[in-house]
Amino acid sequence: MTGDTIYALSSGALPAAIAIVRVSGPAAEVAAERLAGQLPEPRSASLRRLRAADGAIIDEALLLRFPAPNTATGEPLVELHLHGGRAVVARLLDELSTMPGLREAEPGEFTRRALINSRLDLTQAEGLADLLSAETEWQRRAAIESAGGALRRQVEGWRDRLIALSARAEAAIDYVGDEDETALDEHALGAEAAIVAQEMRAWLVQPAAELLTNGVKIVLAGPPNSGKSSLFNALVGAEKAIVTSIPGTTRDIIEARIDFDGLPANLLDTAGLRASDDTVEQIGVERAFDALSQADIVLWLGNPEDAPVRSNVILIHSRADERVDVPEGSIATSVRTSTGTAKLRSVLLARLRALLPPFDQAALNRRQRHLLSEAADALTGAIGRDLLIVAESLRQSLASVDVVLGRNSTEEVMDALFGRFCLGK
Ligand SMILES: Nc1nc2c(ncn2[C@@H]2O[C@H](COP(=O)(O)OP(=O)(O)OP(=O)(O)O)[C@@H](O)[C@H]2O)c(=O)[nH]1
Ligand SMILES: [Mg+2]
Repeated sequence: MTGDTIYALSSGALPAAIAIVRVSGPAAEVAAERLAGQLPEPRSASLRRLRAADGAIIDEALLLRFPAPNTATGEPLVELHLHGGRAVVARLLDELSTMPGLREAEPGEFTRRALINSRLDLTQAEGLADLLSAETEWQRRAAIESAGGALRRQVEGWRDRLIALSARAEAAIDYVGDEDETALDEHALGAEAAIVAQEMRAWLVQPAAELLTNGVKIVLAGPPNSGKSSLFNALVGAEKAIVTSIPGTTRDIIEARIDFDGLPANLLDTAGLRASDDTVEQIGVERAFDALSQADIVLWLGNPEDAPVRSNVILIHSRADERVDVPEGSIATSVRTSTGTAKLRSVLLARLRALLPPFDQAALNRRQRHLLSEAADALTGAIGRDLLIVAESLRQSLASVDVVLGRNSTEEVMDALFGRFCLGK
């Protein structure tokens, strides 16, 4: 257990109806006793008058205490449910700061302690961070899978098998038997390691978690005046981008997050593509090409024959109220008559569904993918090699898997993750 006892406001912005302050660490219960006198039974809420050291009343609050180790942090934990006024909370935090061994928590520090005390693993902590930042229904459902340990169970399953294989490899090395038997071991171990590697690779080719956290990138592109900004505004449902009849109106990339039936997307409006002598417009066109190269989906509003040659292009015949001949394979839209926007939405929805990781399956983020591909590579390298190499490959693979789970992870990884949390989590 860490020496310091930490405290922070764990509920949202003040003022609010109630504010929850959490205190975690060895001195949590002593601190609560100083404030409230005799403490209630564990896990049962009780109303208490909180007093400062000089006897002055701070507030009337609900007090809950959770004895270690079955708490959110794995340490003794106290929750104070106060009236959510700024001055009330400030006064209480001030009082806590004067108590010996207590200090204000850093962002994510409660969760960090949960990790140190094995209340959760790193994949769950990452899921928790995603859950707190989830804005759409799919993000929430995927995050709750990870936070609940779906990925942890999968990775721990691989870890257990690698440990068993490792043990067999070490035993076979120690036992200098006849050559045929050793060859048999090598073959069997290599084959089983290959199965684990294959399963890992099957996960590695699944859609990345970043698509969920950042949203699928949908880029509107085409020549000037084709109606990109108008369609952008129609899809966003707000007059966000400037629309005029002057070709070359849009210069900067304009970005909006949209929630398509719970599916997260980022819609980007771009400058019309054309050669121009205007320096500002040239920069805008460069940015448009940049955005195009990073798009998960392109909505192309130009002539079909000029469309970028990519599989992710949806052809749009815009301003359809003015232009009658709809090319085959294009979706006709008009913001004036609202034609085609419903159709476009349903086509986009289907594309998003196909691109995004299924919400009932935990998806891998960049960190996890990198480590698991290292783990799989190590195993693949073991196939058909002699026992010493097989044993070493298994060790390497295990080391990578351990880092996925947050066993032996570096301070750097931890800082990067817990920096994402808000204070009090
Ligand atoms: N009739 C009709 N006019 C449209 C439609 N969509 C856009 N317009 C008009 O077309 C002109 C250009 O529209 P924008 O949305 O600014 O076109 P853009 O592609 O963003 O143009 P740039 O930013 O210059 O590249 C404006 O005058 C719009 O009112 C449409 O569906 N029907
Ligand atoms: Mg525009």
